[in-house]
Formats: sequence, structure tokens, C-alpha cells
Amino acid sequence: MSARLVLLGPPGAGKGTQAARLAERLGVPAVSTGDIFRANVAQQTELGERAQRYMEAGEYVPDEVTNAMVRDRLAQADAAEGFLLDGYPRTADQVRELDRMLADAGHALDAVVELTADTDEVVGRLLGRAQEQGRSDDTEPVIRRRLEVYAEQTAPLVALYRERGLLVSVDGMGDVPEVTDRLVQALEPHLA
Ligand code: B4P
Repeated sequence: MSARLVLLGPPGAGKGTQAARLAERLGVPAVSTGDIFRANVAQQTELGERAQRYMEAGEYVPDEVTNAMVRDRLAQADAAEGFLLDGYPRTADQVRELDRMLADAGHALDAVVELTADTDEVVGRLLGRAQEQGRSDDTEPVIRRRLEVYAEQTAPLVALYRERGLLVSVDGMGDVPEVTDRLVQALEPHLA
């Protein structure tokens, strides 16, 4: 299936979790900027070194670094027929860059999914993950900062994509398979 999708939502809403499941159902690659950054940090690449201090502080990695990385990723052959972007775009500058990438390729987005969840729930999920995986940005002060950065920089993109007629809002509360089913159902009318 050809699908070009964006998944937005606060940290802990289930983006990474659902992106993997949804991408498999749709037969497109999930492109997670967070995962790509973490892999680069683990491999101690130059990109990882640039990203690490921002991630550990709960701040966004600078747009020029993130945009260049996504441009390279979307140029790979497996993304030619579609992709599910998990965690990108997150800023107005990243929206403009994604618009340019799509225009250069003669494509358009099919939908932008906003995954919603209560603040108490997302904090609880991330603290739970901290115990299981020990991610360095899952401490309570950093989680609070990530939520603030989301509210300041990414939440406004929801209105922008709503104005463009692309927004699909999906409730991310409930168990994982239930949310996946909700996503698939909500996206059906938007996919050919
Ligand atoms: P991300 O990796 O995108 O991290 P995230 O927003 O916390 O979401 P994630 O996908 O990991 O968590 P999920 O909600 O699935 O970004 C990390 C950092 O990378 C950013 O802070 C930033 O520094 C940098 N970065 C990434 N993209 C960037 C960009 N575009 N520009 C600049 N910087 C960027 O899951 C959270 C937990 O909830 C998991 O433990 C999961 O198991 C659990 N969970 C999920 N669904 C659940 C459910 N339904 N019920 C119960 N638990 C659930």
C-alpha cells in the first residue's frame, strides 16, 4: 500500500509503540527520529554525539541536524512507496522542510495522526519504561521538560495540519492492540 503518514503526540502517547504496529499492517517503513538518534548515540557516531546532550536534557535536537537526517532516510529505496513518520515533524521549521521534501518528490501526505493521552497517563508510562529500559531521558524532571517542549513547539502543528484538512485525532488511552485497531479504523477513509 502507498501511504505517507505522520504520527504526532506527546511523549508517552504511544507513538513509537503504535508506529511499529501500524507500519507493519500498512506495509510501509516506520521512520522514528528518536530511534535513529538513539542508534547513533549507541554507535557513537558524529550524529549521535551532536544529538545526545539535547536528548538527555529533554530538548529537541536542532532542526538542521534532524532535517538532514530525515532527508537522507526518506531518500532510501524502502521509503519510495510510502512511510510512517514517527516523531517528525516536531517544529514549524521541520514542517517546512518536510513540505519541501514531499514537493521535490512530487508527493503529498495522506494524513497526520494525532495520538492523544492524559498527562498523568503519559508520565506513568514513561516512568514505567524507565524501570524496564533505563532510557536516560525517562527521569521525571526530563519527562516534564519534554512535555513542556511538546506543548510549546509541537502542539501548534496540530492546528496547522487541521487547517490543511489532514488531521486525524485518535485516542491513545487503553491497551496497545485496542489503540492499533482504533488507528487502523480512523485511517481507512484516508488511504486508497
Ligand atoms: P522519541 O523517541 O520520539 O520519544 P517519545 O516522544 O518519548 O515517544 P516514544 O515513541 O518513545 O514513546 P511511546 O509514546 O511510544 O524522542 C526522544 C527524543 O529524541 C526527543 O525528546 C528529542 O530529544 C529527540 N527527537 C526525536 N525526534 C525529534 C525531532 N523531530 N526533532 C528534534 N528532536 C527529536 O511509549 C512510551 C511508553 O509507553 C513505552 O514504555 C510504551 O511501552 C508505553 N506504552 C505505549 N502505549 C501504551 C499503552 N497503550 N498502554 C500502556 N503503555 C503504553
